[in-house]
Amino acid sequence: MPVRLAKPLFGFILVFLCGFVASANDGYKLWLQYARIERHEDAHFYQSLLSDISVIGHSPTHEAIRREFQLAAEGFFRGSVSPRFHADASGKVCIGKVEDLPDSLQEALAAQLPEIGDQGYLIFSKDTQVIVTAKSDIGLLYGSFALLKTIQVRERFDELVIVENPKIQTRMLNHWDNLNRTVERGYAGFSIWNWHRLPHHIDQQYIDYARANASIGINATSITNVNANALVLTPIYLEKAAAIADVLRPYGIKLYLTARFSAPMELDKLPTADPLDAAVRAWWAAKAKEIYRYIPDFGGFVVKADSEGQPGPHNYGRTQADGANLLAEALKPYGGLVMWRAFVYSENTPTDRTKQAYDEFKPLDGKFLDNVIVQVKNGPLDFQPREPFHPLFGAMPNTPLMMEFQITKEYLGQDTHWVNLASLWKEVLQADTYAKGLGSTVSKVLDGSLHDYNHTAITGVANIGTDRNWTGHPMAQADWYSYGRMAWDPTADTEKIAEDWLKMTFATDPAFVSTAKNIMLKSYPIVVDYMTPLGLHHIMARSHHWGPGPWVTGGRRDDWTATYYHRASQEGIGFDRTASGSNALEQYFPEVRRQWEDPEKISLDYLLWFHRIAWDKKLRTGNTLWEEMALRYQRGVEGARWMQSEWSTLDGKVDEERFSQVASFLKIQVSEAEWWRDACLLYFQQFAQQPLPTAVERPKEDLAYYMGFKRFFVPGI
Ligand code: BDP
Repeated sequence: MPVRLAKPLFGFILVFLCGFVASANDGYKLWLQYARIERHEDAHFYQSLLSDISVIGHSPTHEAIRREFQLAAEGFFRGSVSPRFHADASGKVCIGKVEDLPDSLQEALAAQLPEIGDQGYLIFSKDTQVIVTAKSDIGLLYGSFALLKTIQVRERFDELVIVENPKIQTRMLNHWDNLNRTVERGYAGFSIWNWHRLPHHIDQQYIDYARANASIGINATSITNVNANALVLTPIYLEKAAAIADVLRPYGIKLYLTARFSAPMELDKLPTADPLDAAVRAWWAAKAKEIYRYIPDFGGFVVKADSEGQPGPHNYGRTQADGANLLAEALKPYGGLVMWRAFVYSENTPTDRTKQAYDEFKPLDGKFLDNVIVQVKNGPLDFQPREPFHPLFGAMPNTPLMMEFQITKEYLGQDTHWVNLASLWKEVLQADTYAKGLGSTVSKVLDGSLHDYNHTAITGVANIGTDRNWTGHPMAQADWYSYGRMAWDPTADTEKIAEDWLKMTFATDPAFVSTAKNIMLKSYPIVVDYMTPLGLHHIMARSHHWGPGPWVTGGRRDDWTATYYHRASQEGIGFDRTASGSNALEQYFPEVRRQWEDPEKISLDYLLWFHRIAWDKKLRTGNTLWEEMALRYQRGVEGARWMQSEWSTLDGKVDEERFSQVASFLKIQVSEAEWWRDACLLYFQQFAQQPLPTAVERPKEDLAYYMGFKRFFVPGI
């Protein structure tokens, strides 16, 4: 007999302040704060619910579910409630796979059960019981986290019927972590993978990492840098990687490693790494067999080849498909995947860098084995503050493509600027490729529905490190969280995501949530304005990419300079990518081309990405190009100041520790926004040869100062 709850307890909208406002909070618990529920009659409802839980079945995942509810109850009620777990279906919360539910419940849920997919779940409140069910253990864990989220954000509990299935099968993180624990483009300390202490010491952080990821549906992780070290494929490291895989397994997360293409030569002195060489193929086959002995459910390889000095099939005159298929063939017997990156470009190729990936991969469509997914960055260049979507999306109907986003903010102020990346990702995911006419959005390419892909996947370059709060900036936790939510459902509402995250991470107080959410949602265009307005790109400082560097020129590679991209002269500024220039535009479908080829019609957000424009050209805003650029830089600075003043109104509404960290980072953000504006405008003014509009503040220093400004030991390289 299920224990009955008093009916009226269902159905409240619960809004109240949590008790942790004043206490210190270092942010370690991320969005799984399970903050105290108090001073409200509905606390009784939650108490009674969480004191009586059925978890039916036994597996490491079921154990993880029990532990999570235990933790949640401890947080919500500070020890006053300790859940009683049952093995039968009698608990007020009843968690069990469909096959483990009693017949009566299966019958009651008959209408919903067919909707549950392999990784999905159903949450259903029936009479006084809340049922979480799924077809798989992992679906059960996802459903459990979803139920806990419902409590954390105080959503309604009456007539709860939630059926959720992920739209993308593999939802992944890519760590750019080196074996020596430095993190390429990492700004939150060192790598969390402590190779030296592995395999024997399992840090609590690994478990909390798995919990956090599972709570947002991430089910894959590649733990080593794409600029790969072959050593990770040797037994010493495989044993360590296996220990990490063991921690992640109950949370449904598969482990991947990066494969260095020249590994057969580096590790076993083969004379070549040619993908068509029989000995090389045998080497990879044996290596795959060895890896699966350590990690029976190994996910597969992520590969960066023929790019930025990494070895690859080009070294042997072979194609990217030859390279990818070599590894795919080795992994195939075990069900492993190859995520082969399309970030392939060379300083020796004379064409516009943004065209090279398409030129290389498009002709290979359909030539990859069926366990290869081609991993494409969101834009054709490199994680710039704003880029048009990558032209490969929509262009490879016969090869599954996956998205690579960057969660770490290499080009977006690194760890001290507050930029809500969900806004950037939303723009890309909603972009229409027109591959099959109107509505052929990038998200439909990724979820496989446009081209009927056999695999679907998405990845994000992690922003996680050993900093106590994991991500450096407390607000950068939101990017990790949002990424997971958008990987699960690329059409998810970013405003709702922001709201959920704020409530789970900070406080449910509506005044706090609405102000903080407003800052989050406005932050992205503000940062674009003070860094790279009007489609400018790659004008950051050399190498570490922190701060402005529009003057960066010369050196080893032209395609790593700023002048290659902005081409400023007295005649104008911008990269002509129309038919009169590099014609990168030809890589897009005609409808997209039409939107962008006419400088009078193109969104001003992409103007200088595709067009070269004279300084005194009048834009549709009524300003000349020069005025518009200057005003946008100014607007960005004002936006950053606005973020700062809005945040200051929240003093006392969240814990002091995180409040002051955000406030002090906002000071950095405002001063760096001014730096960006002043440095870029002084530099471009040399070519524009016009005064600053009156609304734009005078620069604090002269151009020589900014150009001579050096910082040492910028993190992340
Ligand atoms: C660039 C980074 C570099 C990465 C490269 C990549 O500057 O550190 O190795 O992308 O994605 O953004 O391979």
